[in-house]
Amino acid sequence: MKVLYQFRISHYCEKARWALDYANIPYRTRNLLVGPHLKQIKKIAPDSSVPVLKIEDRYIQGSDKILDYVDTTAKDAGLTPADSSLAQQARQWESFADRYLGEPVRCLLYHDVLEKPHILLPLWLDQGPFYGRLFYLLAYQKLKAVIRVRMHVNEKTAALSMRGIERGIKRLDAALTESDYLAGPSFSRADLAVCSLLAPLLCPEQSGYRWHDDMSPALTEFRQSLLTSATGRWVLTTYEKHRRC
Ligand SMILES: N[C@@H](CCC(=O)N[C@@H](CS)C(=O)NCC(=O)O)C(=O)O
Repeated sequence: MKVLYQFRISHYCEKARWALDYANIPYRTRNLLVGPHLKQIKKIAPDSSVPVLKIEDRYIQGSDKILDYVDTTAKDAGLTPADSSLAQQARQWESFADRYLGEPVRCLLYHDVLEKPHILLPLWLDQGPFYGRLFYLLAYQKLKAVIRVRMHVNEKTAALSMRGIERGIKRLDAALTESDYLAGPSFSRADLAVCSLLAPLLCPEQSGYRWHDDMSPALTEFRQSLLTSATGRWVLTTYEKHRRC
């Protein structure tokens, strides 16, 4: 059985889960703790990030590579359009989402939620190893400081992230006036990437993200403005139509 090494909370992992579920590829998940994952992942892959998919004795690291694997294994799923120029367009949207949506969304939410361990810890601990609670009791304060430095999470980067996401949404709003899909006439990895990487902010029901009641007032207001945009509404509809469990 394939194994997806992941953080349940990670939107890059949600992107990989969605692709595997969409293509009906069976897998089980191995939920890691943020912090101790460093050693575990470095043993099996070049970088420390998740998602990593284990297939027999090989490991694929990175949501984009996992989508490539899904493509080769389940061609019928059609995650990458068959037409080469549409395929290129889909990959361009995916790279855009990975970089210009995924990273700022994470920065913005971490900036808020790192100061709210009563919200963050249950999410980090959900279905993880038994020693997680004790680990965070001892290590949370230090880990929080490390995350802020390593991932450049601070007041200034959070504000920049908000502006970056707004720019991304404007670009998407314009693209979505012509079609319900970003690359050609049907659902593709472009739509999957954009929707999953925006999911922690917009919290579509099928994504499992549900912390909007506890967001700061500024973030709640930002979320509301995104939800009323064409892209915000499209993310919710696309999740409803295409997120198979
Ligand atoms: N480009 C990567 C990004 C993955 C990523 O940034 N994962 C984060 C979780 S959201 C992570 O594992 N961070 C911990 C680390 O890098 O050690 C992908 O698409 O998989």
